[in-house]
Amino acid sequence: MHRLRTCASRLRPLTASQTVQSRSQQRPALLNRTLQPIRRYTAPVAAEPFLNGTSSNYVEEMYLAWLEDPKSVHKSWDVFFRNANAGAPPGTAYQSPPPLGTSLASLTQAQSVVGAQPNVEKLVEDHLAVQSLIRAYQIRGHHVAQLDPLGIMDADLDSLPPSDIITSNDKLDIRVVKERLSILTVGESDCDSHIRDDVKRGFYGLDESDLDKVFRLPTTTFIGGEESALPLREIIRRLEMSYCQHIGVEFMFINDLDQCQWIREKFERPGGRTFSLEEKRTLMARMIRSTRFEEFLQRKWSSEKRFGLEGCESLIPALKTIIDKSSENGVETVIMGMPHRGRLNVLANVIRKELEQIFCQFDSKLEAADEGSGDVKYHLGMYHRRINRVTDRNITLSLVANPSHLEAVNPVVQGKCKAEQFYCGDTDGKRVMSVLLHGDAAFAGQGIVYETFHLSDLPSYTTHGTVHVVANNQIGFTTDPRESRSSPYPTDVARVVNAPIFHVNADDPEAVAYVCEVAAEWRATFHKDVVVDLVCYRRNGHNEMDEPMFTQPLMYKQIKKQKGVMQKYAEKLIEEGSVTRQEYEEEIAKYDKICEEAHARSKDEKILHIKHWLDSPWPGFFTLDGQSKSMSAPSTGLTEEELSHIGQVASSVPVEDFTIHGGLSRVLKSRGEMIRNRTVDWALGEYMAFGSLLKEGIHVRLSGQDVERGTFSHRHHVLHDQNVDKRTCIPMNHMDPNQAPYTVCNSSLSEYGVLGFELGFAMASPNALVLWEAQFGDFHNTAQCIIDQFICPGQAKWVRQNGIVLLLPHGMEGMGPEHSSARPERFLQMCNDDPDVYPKINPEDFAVQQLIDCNWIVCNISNPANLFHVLRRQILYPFRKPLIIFTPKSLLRHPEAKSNFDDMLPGTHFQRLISEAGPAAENPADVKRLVFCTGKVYYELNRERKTRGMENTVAISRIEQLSPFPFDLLKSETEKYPNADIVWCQEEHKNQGYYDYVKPRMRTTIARVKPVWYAGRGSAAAPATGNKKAHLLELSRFLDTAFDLDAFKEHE
Ligand SMILES: Cc1ncc(C[n+]2csc(CCOP(=O)(O)OP(=O)(O)O)c2C)c(N)n1
Ligand SMILES: [Mg+2]
Repeated sequence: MHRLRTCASRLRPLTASQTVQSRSQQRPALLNRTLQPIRRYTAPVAAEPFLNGTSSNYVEEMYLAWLEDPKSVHKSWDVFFRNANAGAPPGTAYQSPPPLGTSLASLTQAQSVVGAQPNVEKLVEDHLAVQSLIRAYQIRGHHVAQLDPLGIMDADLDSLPPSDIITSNDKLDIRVVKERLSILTVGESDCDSHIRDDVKRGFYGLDESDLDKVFRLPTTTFIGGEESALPLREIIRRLEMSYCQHIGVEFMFINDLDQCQWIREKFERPGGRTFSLEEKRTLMARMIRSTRFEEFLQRKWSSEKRFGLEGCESLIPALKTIIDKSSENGVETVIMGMPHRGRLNVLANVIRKELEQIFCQFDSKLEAADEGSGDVKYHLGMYHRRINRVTDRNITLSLVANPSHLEAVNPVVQGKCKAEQFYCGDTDGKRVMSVLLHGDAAFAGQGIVYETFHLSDLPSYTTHGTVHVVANNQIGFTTDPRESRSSPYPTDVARVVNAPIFHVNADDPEAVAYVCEVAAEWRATFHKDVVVDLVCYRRNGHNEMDEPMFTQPLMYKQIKKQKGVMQKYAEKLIEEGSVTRQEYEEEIAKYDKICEEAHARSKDEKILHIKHWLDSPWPGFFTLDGQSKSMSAPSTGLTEEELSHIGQVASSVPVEDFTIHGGLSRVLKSRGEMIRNRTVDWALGEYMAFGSLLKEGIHVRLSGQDVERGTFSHRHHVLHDQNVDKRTCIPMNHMDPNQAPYTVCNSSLSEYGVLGFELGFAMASPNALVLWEAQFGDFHNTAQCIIDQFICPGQAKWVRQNGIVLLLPHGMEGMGPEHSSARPERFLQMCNDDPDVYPKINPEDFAVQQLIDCNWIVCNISNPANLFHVLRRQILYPFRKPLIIFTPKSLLRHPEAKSNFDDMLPGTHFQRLISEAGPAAENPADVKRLVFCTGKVYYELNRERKTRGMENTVAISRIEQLSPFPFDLLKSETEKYPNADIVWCQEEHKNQGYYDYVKPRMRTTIARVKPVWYAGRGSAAAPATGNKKAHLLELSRFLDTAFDLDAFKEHE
């Protein structure tokens, strides 16, 4: 009642004649209809006997319809609304209506609606019941749609149809409907009371006699087409056609009326989508390609794994439809990511990779021509630009290389897509889009799917809608869906972002093509994610060598009987006369010939070129005028003026009338002072690097949790006006009119998703510095898969370079086991340099050659100037390598951890190793100990040495670039101090940190003539103690060891 009151009180009295319009004209207008507060309906409706809470929707419908055309509602409503609008007192607006008049003439069986003496209360209830029934189909129709081609599984894992839908598995048979309705007529004693109650509740009091009554349709359905009312029987039939055939539409959770209306319109329109002859033939030709490709591979390489598509051949026409439709809507580039299943088929028939290139991957005798280990054929990526034959427009398709780790490629695809949109100025995703393919088990099981969905609507991460396609073969390796997910559908994860989900029986190619068209249109219209769930089966085992009968005997008995979808569709087309058998056979022969010819050509291939499988070529980056670029190390220094200018930007607010926080004013003031003193702290060092690159036209993107301010409140790259909500300013974007844009973005609380995304972003172009910062370094391990599978071996596996930078706050500062260690040992353990071989050193280019050969660069940097250089170096070299930097926490504000402009001027460069520069270096022969360290512990060692007055006897050198290991610099440093013993000192525990990496390399460098002693914490399971006192005690103990010149005597 309350709802009714509120709803009614929102209605505004209009004269009915003001709003006369035909029903068909008003539909689009209604799409945008919302009740405006100014609409006021003045009658005190509570007093009307037939009004109650549940009828409010219906009354609202009636009122709106009356406003638009008073003749379209029953006379009784017309009288009621007129009286009410005229201000009739409570309880008097309603008058018993006259018998049905001409106003309902369009209702074919009008008399039966209410009879000669209609009971308005019953009338309202029946209409409400019908509305609820329509709504039930819209919400739950998909539960009874015939989705499984095998007819044995329930796609939603539930064999019971919803009780509020009149249907059965043999839907559309009106006798069944009748049967179900007739239950209602069963006497009280004939069935259990709970069943009877259920049924009554389910059908809202409708009974068989209502089937031929005509009901007005609410504006939330399109099943009427031009009709505004239909008999119940026809309503049910049309709902069945819309929601319970081969397409199951899940969308009613979407909390946007326009979007729901859009989908209803697409699926409820009477008659549905009819395919032209040409469209049917194209569909058939695509089914033939998809099917015969797998058959060809099977014939030629019957003992090879290929993760074939058999059972889900419709995937190919599905993808092609999405691409055609998107191309029609203006999309020029499609970035795709997919797992193993059907990958070769997608490469051949969607991306159109040359077949011979695919076939020669099966030839085990061919040698690889390129660097690296290469990868198996169902992991490699691909890039291809071609004409879309349907739209006659250019389209670039790229399939991103991916590891075995299912779904890991999702955020990478999104990042690459975002970058491509960014570089071509496609701010709303009209030209570049992403398509992600999934397996049913992986889509439901892998958390990265959820993390990626959560990026989909964030301003700095959105790709403006992704079309997801699930090859739902209702099995994951050997595991039945009932054991692999708890959600009804594998696609339920998509509901969190209000993405509509179109389930479709993959054995119905036209239904598949239709939902794919709608999905592409949805993306083009709303720029939001959408899911196509291709419910199919897997004809073979997980791969072609697997025996599925071990574990799924009944399913596979059925599969063996199952006719292939290509054959079924061809027979349908032949039967209906759309193609002749001869045409069908010719089409098959044509494609078989293409395969055979390509196979013959593939035999001419002598070597495998992994570079033919690049997903992101960087044209012009590696060569200059066709020649390889010079690999010499460029100077990374900057002029005094540049440094001052960037420093000024970093210490000021570049816009007028902008009030920043008082604390921040002090930060900017102190930055100004530093700049005047020609010094920089960590934040300014970073600022100088970013600012200078931006001025040189290099895009910089820094992403991660709370990076805008910086976890440690040191960065402040985004200023917030203290007086105006959401007014912000990024000074770095106010440096120069010709600068590249700076993107700094706080991310969602995801490491796996966001790091993957940034990796993808960095993949798109080499001319950008893309950085991901972890809140604390230890959190990187939730993104371990991206690190292990993409960043570390990416170039080796996929010949693809990537210059992403990981900033990982690290340091033992008494904060306990969490937040202390970025796990340097893990990164170092994965470096590809040999600990036991002293490399050949050409002083000219050793440093750069090492970088070219390494798989990634690992640094622990101890001063801002070196940070500045390493970030600039990252971009100025004509190649790209991932860079891992363990960044400081307390050093951010450490008075000694500052650098002078002099260390950043032209001619200066990144120091891989910072040699001892104090008194010890002046009289090296007197030095008794040479301590090597890295990172923050240097400052602790330095202070301790001073306290002990050992500046002449102990030299301390910092290794800033741990990997590739600076063999050459370490050698000269050790040779400089011939009388010194050598100690590696670290603040991390012995089994952690750098020790295991540096020790063998140091030993190799000194040809094992001396031991390399260890000063640091003992081995431990946790990265740090939680007890501050224990922490300090450990520190003083290892410092004791480092400076006790007799500490290792007894071990000698
Ligand atoms: C993250 C991850 N865990 C486990 C596996 C091993 N694995 C390979 S395929 C597969 C089943 C995948 O099932 P589904 O996603 O339904 O794809 P389908 O093979 O059925 O097409 C599993 C568990 C993997 N590749 N990746
Ligand atoms: Mg599966």
